[in-house]
Formats: sequence, C-alpha cells, structure tokens
Amino acid sequence: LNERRNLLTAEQFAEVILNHLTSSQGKDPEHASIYDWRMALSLALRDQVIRPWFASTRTTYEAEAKRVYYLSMEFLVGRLIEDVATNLRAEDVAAAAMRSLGQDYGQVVRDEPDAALGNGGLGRLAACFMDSLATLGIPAYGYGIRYEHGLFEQHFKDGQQIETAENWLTQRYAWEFERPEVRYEIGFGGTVEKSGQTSKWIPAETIIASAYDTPVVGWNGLWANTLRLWAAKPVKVFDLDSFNRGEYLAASELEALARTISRVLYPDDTSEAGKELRLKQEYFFTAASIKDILRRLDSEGRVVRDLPQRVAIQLNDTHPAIAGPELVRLLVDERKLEMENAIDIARGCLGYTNHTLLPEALERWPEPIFKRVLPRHLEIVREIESAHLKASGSPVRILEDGDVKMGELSFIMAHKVNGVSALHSDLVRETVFEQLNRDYPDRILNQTNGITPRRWLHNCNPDLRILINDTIGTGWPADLEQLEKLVPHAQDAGFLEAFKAVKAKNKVRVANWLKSHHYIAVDPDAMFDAQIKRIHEYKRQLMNLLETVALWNEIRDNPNADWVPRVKIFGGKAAPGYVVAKQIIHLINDVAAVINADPQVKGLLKIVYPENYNVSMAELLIPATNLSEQISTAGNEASGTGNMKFALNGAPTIGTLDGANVEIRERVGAENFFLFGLTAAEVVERRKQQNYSAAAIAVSQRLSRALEQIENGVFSPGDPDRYQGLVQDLRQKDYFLVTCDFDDYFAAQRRVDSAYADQDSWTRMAVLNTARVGWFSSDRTIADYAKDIWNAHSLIGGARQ
Ligand code: 26Q
Repeated sequence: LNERRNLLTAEQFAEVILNHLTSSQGKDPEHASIYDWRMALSLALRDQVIRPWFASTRTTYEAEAKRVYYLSMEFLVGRLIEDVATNLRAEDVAAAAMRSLGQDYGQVVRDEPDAALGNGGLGRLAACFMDSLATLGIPAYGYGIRYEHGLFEQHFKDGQQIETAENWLTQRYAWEFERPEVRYEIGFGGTVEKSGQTSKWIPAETIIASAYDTPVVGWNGLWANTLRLWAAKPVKVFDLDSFNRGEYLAASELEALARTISRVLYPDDTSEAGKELRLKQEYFFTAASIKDILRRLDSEGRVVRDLPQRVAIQLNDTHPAIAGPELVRLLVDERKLEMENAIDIARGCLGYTNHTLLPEALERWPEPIFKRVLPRHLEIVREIESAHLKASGSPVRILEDGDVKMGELSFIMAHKVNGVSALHSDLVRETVFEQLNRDYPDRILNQTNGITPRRWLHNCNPDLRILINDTIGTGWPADLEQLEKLVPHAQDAGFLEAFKAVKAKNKVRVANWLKSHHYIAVDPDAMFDAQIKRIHEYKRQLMNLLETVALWNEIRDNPNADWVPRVKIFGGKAAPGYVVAKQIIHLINDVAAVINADPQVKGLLKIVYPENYNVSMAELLIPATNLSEQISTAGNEASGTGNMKFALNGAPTIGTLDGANVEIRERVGAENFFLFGLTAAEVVERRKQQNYSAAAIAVSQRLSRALEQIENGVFSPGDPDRYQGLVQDLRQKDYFLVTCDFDDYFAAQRRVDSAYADQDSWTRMAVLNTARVGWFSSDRTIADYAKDIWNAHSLIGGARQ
C-alpha cells in the first residue's frame, strides 16, 4: 500500500510547497497572496498524484484491461484540495506543512473556488462516480466540456434572483494539464457526398477540440484516472485538402463560433426547446471523445471488431446520445464496415442512464436543426431506425412529429438502459419506454444512485469522522456498509451524547458563517430543517413554504404552546428562464422578511435562504442539519442524492415515497423516517379527478388561510398582487399536488416536532440513519455498473483497507 502512496514528511512537503511558490507562482513568501499559497499547495498535492496516475495507465495497458468512458455534459466537482489531500492520506502532512509556513490551511482550502461545471444532481453524480471509479481501481476516463463559465452565480436583489457569470478560469486552475497535442477537428453542417455505396460528410465549419486533463485519485492513492475536458478552439491552419476548398467561413466567424461552443454551461436542468448551440456542444464533446477512444484503440493495435470487449461508453442521460450515430458514422464511412455490423458493434459498447421522466425534460431536436448541424448523422439515425424496426418489429420510431427523439435513439443504441432508483427504473419500464421494454425485455435495469463517502462524510464532517473512527475503526470510508457496526451504539448513552455534540458543533459552525457571511442570526439550539436543491415546481419548495406560513399562524394563535424552535433553511438556484421557479424564490424571500421581523415568533421560527447555493455550501450545511426535506411529488424525483447525504450525516428525512427515498426508508427503518403524501400510483389517479386542488383547499382551514395571506399581499405589502398568479395556479391546476399533500405534510411536521422534543430518541434516530445508509455509497453503485453493464474490472486488490 505504502509503496505507491509514498508519503512525504511535513518538512519535505513544505519544501515542495515553497518550491512551487517560487518556481510556479514566481513569488517569495513575503509577497505571496492567499491565491499564491493555494496554488503552491495545490500543485504540491498534484505532484503526489502523478506517480499513481502513471502507474495506473501502465497497469491498464499491461493488463489489456477494458476501459470505461463516462460521457457527461456536466461534472459538478466542487473544490479539490481536501479531496486530493485526504485521498492521498496526506491531510495531516499538508496541514502541518502549511502551518510550518505560517499559513492557515483551512483558510487556504476555503479560498478555492468550486469547479461548478454542472447544474445539480446529474453533474454531481458524475463527480461522485469519478471518485468511486478511481477508488475501485477501474480504468476509466470522464469526458466532458471545459466550460469557460460554470453555473451562474446567484444574487438576491429585493428578494429576486439575479444571475451573474461565473468566472472560475480568471484564476489558473491548479489541477489540470493542458494537452495541446491532443486535438481533434470537429465538423458541423455542410453536405454529404455519395459515391456508389459510400457516403462522405463534408462539413461546412470545423473547430478544434483541445484536451485538458485532470487526474482523479482514489482513496489511499492506489489508483488515478483522468477527467478529460474539451475546450473549443479555432482552427489555425485549415487543411484545404481534407475539407472543401474555400468553403469555410471567414476566419473571424470561425473563431467566434469556436470559442462560443465551450463558453458556458446551459443553466437549465430540464431541456428547453432545441437551441442549436446546445446541440453543437453535445456533438462537440461527444465527437472529440469518440475520436479519442478510437485513437487509443488503434494505438494499442486493436481492430474495431474488438470494441465491445475493450470499451464501455456510458451516456449520462441523452446529452451525449449522438455518440451512437457518430460511432456508426466512423465505422461505416471511414472504416468501411457494413451498416448493421457497425450498429451492433456500437451497441455493444454503449450504455444509457435515464435521469428523468418529466416530458419537458426529454430531449428532442427538430429535424431541420439536426439536419443543418449534422446532415450525415440524420441519415444514420434513419438507418438505425430501420435496423431497429426490421429486427424487432417494434412500432417505436426515433423520428416522430418532425423531431429526433434522443431518448429513443439512446435506448435503441444501448445494450443496457438504466434508471437511477428502484421506483424510477420501474417507472421507466412502465411509462416512457413501455413499448421499447416489450421489444427489448432484458435491456432496462436499475442502478440506484450513490454518493462518495469521502467527500460527503469523511471530509465535510470531520468531527463525526473522528467519532466514527473511534467507535468502529477506520475501514468505513472504503466500505461504507461497515457503518452498520454503529447500530449497537445507538443504545449507548455516551455515544448518543457524543453524536449530539458533533451535530451541535456543526450547527454552531453554520450559525457563525450565517452571521459573518450573510448577516443573519440563528439560534444553534433550534432545529435546523433544510431543503437545498434546484428550485423546481415538482420539488415543492412552495409546499414547504406554505407549511412555514401555516406554522407561523399557529404560533401566533397559541404563543404559549410548547413550540419547537426551528430554522427553515432554503438553498438553490432557478433556471434563469423558469418564471415560476423565480417567483417561488421571490416568495421565500418575501415570507422570510415578514416572519423574521415578527417579534411574536422570535426565537421560534426563522427562515434563512443564503444566496448562491453550491457544492461547498452543501458540505457546510448538510452536517449541521437535523431534518432533511425530500418532499417531491411522488413519481417525479428520479432518485435524489441529497437525501442520501443528509441521512449519512445524521439527519432523518421528512419525505414522500419518491426516488431513492423509498429505498432509504426501507434501510433506515420506517420508524426513523417521516413519511407523508400520495404514492406515485395515487398521484396518477388524483390527476384524473376534476378540481382536485379546489377540493383539497376547501377541506383545509390552514391551507386556505396561508393561500389567502399570500394572494392578499401579507408578504408583499408594497405590491399586494405579486403572488396572485402563483396562488391562482394552485387553486386551478396544481399539477404537482401541493394542495393535496399539504395537510398530510403539516401533520408529519408536527410528528417531527414531537419526536425532536425527545432529544435522546431523536439522536437515536439520527444515529440509525447514519448507521444504515452505507449501501448508498457510490462505490456500491459503480461496482454494480461494472458488473451488470460494463463488464469492467478492478485492477487493484486492496482498495478496501
Ligand atoms: C438538456 C437539454 C438542454 C438543456 C439542459 C438540459 C438538461 C441539463 C441538465 C437536462 C437535465 C439536466 C439535469 C438533470 C438532473 O440533474 N437530474 C437529476 O439527476 C440526479 C442523478 O441521477 C437524480 O438524483 C435527480 O433525481 C434528477 O432530477
């Protein structure tokens, strides 16, 4: 183990840091800024990753092992200093070295901006998977886009969301290696030339995909894989022999187009009607990745027939779905395979993960746009469709109503299709892909999501880490189900006290941060109740807020009752074009302003909504949370992963039977989970009824009152009509059944109050949540993908030590 890890002493490491400060940053200690110190520390850590990185490449080559390629439009990585330091088991050495240099390690760690190349769950899942692939020692590459601007920064102005461009690359990114020699030409548009049986695509425009590699080191530093992100650059030297002579656009236009492609992450986490630039982004990074995969295959002396045996390509949703047609195009047009043979080979490599059933989130591209950008690929999609129709007799088409349907394309081009929780996978079988599931009955399987325990417990909750280490030993970060050894300690008063003390300390940390960074005072003894995630109607932040208003009313009506003090924490961004989500943000802030200023509920109820929720904020808030809000309308949240992070850090859930909540509840025990709400099947039935929301409102005094207050301007006195539309929609439509689940939710919250009042039993519940959610480690998820989808193997024996 230590052979590869090869730890330095703190003294030696300080030397390496100092060398980087001078040689890489060009600063002496007297003139160095915190940025300089951070770069020096990061580069010194990066140095330590190189040896396992090279060794992993060599081992993979020598073992002739199958490689996994994870294609994703998003990698929501967050900060890396602590991640790398702990995976190398060098955190003490790094902290001591910085201290010896007169630097505050923690402050330097927090100076690192988040790499926010993702919107939310899907992007963060990709980052957790990269961590687990490296920890398990599975040879893998992540492929994505090196956006110049990650997810926008959120500010509140008069309670409303304002977006500004995120700018992580104004500072140098310490972890990446630019690979100017790894470049591919990527074409767009143009025509298809036919001669006899053969076709050749003559693109009208060409840009360069240029690689940037970040090593991803696993637990114990035993293995490192590569995250390869593509940046778009203009073609400097245009090869007139390879491309249509003189057909290219003016050089300035080419340059503008090129730079635009990797400029910015689309901030929507449900697709909106076909934007050409988005399709170009998708093709850009997918085509570059496929070319890279084939070049590696060639360089190892393999032939394309070997592909399925050598290469597993996983599509993170449909965003890289063009991988299928692109691979087929290269095999047919350039390597002269028969079309049907090429399709079969491509399918042998491809897996597709579905992350949503929401109809508006299923990608479709209008044929005219698709044809304009990718004319040859449209022909190939037709060939894929014919082969599918012929082989299966299925009535399902890829091209329908003038659109190219990327879900159907992905399904048909993949040998395995998976959902991300048991419930979601069932719904995938029963709804969107019902017919295709009949046509290809063994194709759909489930892979319940997971989270990396290194970032989401070991690193973000150091005091709980220490308590667990002292109680059950240190094996759990690489084998999370060992947390079950905590179960007997849920009966041990001393352990419960210590567990409660950790949570209390984490709450004080958050209270101090809210005070210093957001000028908000909260009582760390109050219950911290958190709903942190993207703002979406189906996630029902509005229902949480209505419950808050109802509770406010109740407290004012009975000021002398035994209320359990609560802090309601909201966090999350709305897509800039999502009008209703932005109204919900505005309303949360408006309600917060009124309730937080009301002396009658002072010390009993407070709303906090810190702006610009991101991965680092999650790492701060989750360890300090008592109650996890997972309240989506059943059947809509594919899995959720925040639900797992909260449970792991000792926050019981109040939630619906949606996504992975179902499996979390099964594992932690029904008595340790606050269940409410309609089931997915009941949701379907309820939607068939007439005026269900009016009926629900009519029978609920509490709800009626809260709705009236909002629509009459109690929370927007200067603009009393502000929320009429929002409330009208609840009264008349309420597609996500906020009104129908409200009373049950309110009642569940009061059960939470009673349970929380008994602190010993509450802490026992919290401990049992931590102890029983080990299965939701992304190591388990990745091991199952490797076995059931990829047929890929670990090349290290001893990850679990
Ligand atoms: C597509 C086309 C055009 C523009 C944007 C998009 C787009 C971008 C991001 C569509 C969807 C997304 C992200 C979806 C997402 O994060 N889904 C979440 O995935 C998690 C991991 O599986 C689940 O836990 C969540 O339940 C699911 O909502």
